Amino acid sequence: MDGLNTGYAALLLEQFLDNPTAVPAEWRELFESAPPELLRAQPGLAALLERFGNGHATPVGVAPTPAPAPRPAPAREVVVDEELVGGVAAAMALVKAFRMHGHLAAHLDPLGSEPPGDPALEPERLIPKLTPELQARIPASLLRLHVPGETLAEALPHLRETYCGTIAYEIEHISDHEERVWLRQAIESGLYRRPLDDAERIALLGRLARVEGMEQYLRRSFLGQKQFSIEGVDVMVPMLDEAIELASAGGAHEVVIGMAHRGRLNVLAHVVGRPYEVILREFEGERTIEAVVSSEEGGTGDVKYHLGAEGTRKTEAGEITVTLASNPSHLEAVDPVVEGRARAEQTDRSTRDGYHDPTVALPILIHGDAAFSGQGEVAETLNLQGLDGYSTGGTLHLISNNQVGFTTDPEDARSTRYSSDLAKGFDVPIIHVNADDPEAAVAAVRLANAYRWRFGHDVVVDLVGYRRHGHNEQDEPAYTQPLLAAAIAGHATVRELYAARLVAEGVVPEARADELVREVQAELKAAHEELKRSFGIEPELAPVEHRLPATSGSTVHTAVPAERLRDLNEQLLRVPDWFTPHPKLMKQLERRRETLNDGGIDWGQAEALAYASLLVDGIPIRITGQDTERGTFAHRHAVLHDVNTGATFTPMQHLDDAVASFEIHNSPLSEYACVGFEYGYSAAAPEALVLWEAQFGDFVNGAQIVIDQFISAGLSKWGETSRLTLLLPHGYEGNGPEHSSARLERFLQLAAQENIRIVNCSTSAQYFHLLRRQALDATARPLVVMTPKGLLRLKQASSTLDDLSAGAFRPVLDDASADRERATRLILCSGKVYYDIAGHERRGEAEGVAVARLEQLYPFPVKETAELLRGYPELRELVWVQEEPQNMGPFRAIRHRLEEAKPGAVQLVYAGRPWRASPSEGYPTAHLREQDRIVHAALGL
Ligand SMILES: Cc1ncc(C[n+]2csc(CCOP(=O)(O)OP(=O)(O)O)c2C)c(N)n1
Repeated sequence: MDGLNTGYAALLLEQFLDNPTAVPAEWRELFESAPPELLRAQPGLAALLERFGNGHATPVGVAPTPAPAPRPAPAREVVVDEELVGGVAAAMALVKAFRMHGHLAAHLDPLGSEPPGDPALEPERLIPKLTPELQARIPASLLRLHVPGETLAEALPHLRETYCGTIAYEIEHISDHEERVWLRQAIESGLYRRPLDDAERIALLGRLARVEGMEQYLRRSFLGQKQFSIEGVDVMVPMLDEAIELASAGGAHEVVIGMAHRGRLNVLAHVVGRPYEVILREFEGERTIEAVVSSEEGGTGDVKYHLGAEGTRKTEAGEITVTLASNPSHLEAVDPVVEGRARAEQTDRSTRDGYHDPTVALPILIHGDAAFSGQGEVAETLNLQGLDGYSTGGTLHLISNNQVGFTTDPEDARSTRYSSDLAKGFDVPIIHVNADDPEAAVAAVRLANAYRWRFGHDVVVDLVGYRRHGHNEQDEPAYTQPLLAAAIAGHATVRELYAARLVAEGVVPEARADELVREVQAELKAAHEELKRSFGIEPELAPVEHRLPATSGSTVHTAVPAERLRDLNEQLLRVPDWFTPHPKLMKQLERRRETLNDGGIDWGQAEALAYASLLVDGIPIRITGQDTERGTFAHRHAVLHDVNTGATFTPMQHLDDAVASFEIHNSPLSEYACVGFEYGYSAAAPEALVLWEAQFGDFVNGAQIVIDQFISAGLSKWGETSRLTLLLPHGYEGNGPEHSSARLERFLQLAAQENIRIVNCSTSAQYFHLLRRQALDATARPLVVMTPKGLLRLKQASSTLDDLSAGAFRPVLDDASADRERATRLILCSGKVYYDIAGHERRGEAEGVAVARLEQLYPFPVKETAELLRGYPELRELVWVQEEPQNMGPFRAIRHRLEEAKPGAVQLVYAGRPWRASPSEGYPTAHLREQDRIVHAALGL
């Protein structure tokens, strides 16, 4: 054993265990001849070498050593070349360094800034020094490399070119061994960097000419108008071309893209296929009133670089739909929306649980470098990728990295080296690529695509380019980034660089390369002139009526025959033989049998019956939220858990006659991304009832951007709406300022032109009819429901089977027990406070007082409220009562409606919390006192 280096043998053994063919044949023979248990431990290795090693053949690649002098048997000695053994260890470290840190020496910046490099990448600085001579003696096969070369010396240039060229990789942080090995092999084998043939290269040049030509034409023709030029990351368009082509080849029928302003017009034209004429018309629209394109819905429209579009593209594998999601200025807000859209496309809602096939659609998110690292939404969205209820089989993220955010340099914008670093925490591989190497950029997409198909995870391509002009066309970049601006001004465009390369390589004649640019300019000019000619002859557009169509809620039949409800109720209580539910819970649920006869159908049961009845009507349902399977207040229990095995069973997915899917998922602890996701899903699945439930309504403001920009304004801006239903627990029960209010006032402030529906209903039957109406109404609109907490099980708020099998949702509930002829004071309130008033111990003392409920707050039920008031001829006071402070809750939003509805002589009185900075008291006793004061004031006691 003395002369034999056990460390070297151990290294070979490790390789052998990983891949038997990776070690020289002699060693393989040796290892294969040993009992397996010996191979697994160091002492075993020593024993093995003891038994077989002495005198064993010298490993391949080790320089022959002089024959050892004869020694007395049995011990014989193998002399090992220490320098070589050390060299192999250093070489392994070097390979590891290239894989881990090669990106630090890569040439990623088109503007030529020097990469920082890393000492671990320099063979001469390793110990022992990997001199050229030593490199030549180290067999590449020992290093588990996939680049060409027999020795390290031969492999090293390839290694450098692979990891430190114009593409660089960060993959070693990935925790899954199989993924790492696959990626290393894919990267080093160069499989995805196969050289393009001449025709492909000319086509690529043609695309770049088109991208550049369009930007230049728009800038010249519409001086100073914002176009958020793509120039500097032009290659994004051919990259998207490639991604779409590959998605189609993989069987996808849709690609859903989300992106911000930068390069969007170019993507619209060249990737989605919006005709030049339409884009030019929008530019003209900014200065020519006749050209203004009015929204069909009568909305107020949006700037041209926010509009979504859908196109059909021809690919080798057939046609594919390309959708660019509409989005607001709020950077990254569209990310989860795109994910939701893609998920909806990937889901077969004719199956009971919504069969999910991620091959059907590919989501692509294009991010700015400043936004990717700055906006928390990115992290929330990345966190969705591996979750059952949210996965889309992997998203292709493309960072359009122009190395500046508006006027802010990266040093001021992030604490990490790369914009993409956040993604590392999500086990996502990152491919950096220099935007001036179009072939490398396309290869990056190929690798990203292959990885997605193989592993179904997200992947990031960080496209490092620059921004040729200011943030927009009105900005002067030299005021804030003078050096950068000067460097860019002297830098040829990617089209020029690529054309020069192809001309130099004889792929395309110079004249043809120039012609490509002229062709696109001519095409744009012709489209523009044609458009201008049309202005004179087009009839003038009628003035736009800025009113969206009314909701049609009243026409929907929401009652369900009693027998059917009984049947569904029974089916919801069924569990299979193999399943043992929690006995206490089952007992509780089984009470749902008695309520059908005796009354007491609570919120949970009414909701379950609404869903079940919709499923058999063919309406798919998706409901998500934090702890939604059980329900925050333990009122739902839609998913049961086997007490012995932990297995789950969802009765709603096992209804006999259901012809649509029921998807239910506990969500991650996010509001912004989760509401965005459901908005996207619901917009792409208009036939489905999609619900998102807040843990407490108070937390919904974490998703305020989605509410303001998509849910409320989407219809007016983009003609986009949905049936998305927000269930927001709301009500003052003494649980403090963050467990009381779903900020009803915010929704009321956002409500106009019948864009959304807002309801605060007070009985389980009302909730039942409301849910059914929301699903069945021909006019889709988002619905915001203030849902109860205490009322979930309150006897007075429960309903009977008759309530569900007859009637409909009523926007106003009158006081059934009122003495109409004598009532002089009408209390009008909404939601839970009704029970505080109606059930108050001194209610009986308040003579001549009636208590009615406003169940739908928006659209305001004008007719029904007028009817209500007409029913009280002696009225002197109309008291609006709310639990919320006066600056919150409904009062400020509906006051004018109440003023309009009441006769002039009737006085409008407010009873509620006074103006407050915080929604509620922090102490239960303070709450009780205030609640009591409000009720007394309301009753006039
Ligand atoms: C949430 C949000 N905050 C601020 C802005 C204002 N804004 C518009 S573009 C921009 C810079 C974006 O930089 P980057 O993400 O690198 O994209 P680029 O414009 O450079 O392509 C900012 C701050 C915004 N649109 N959205």
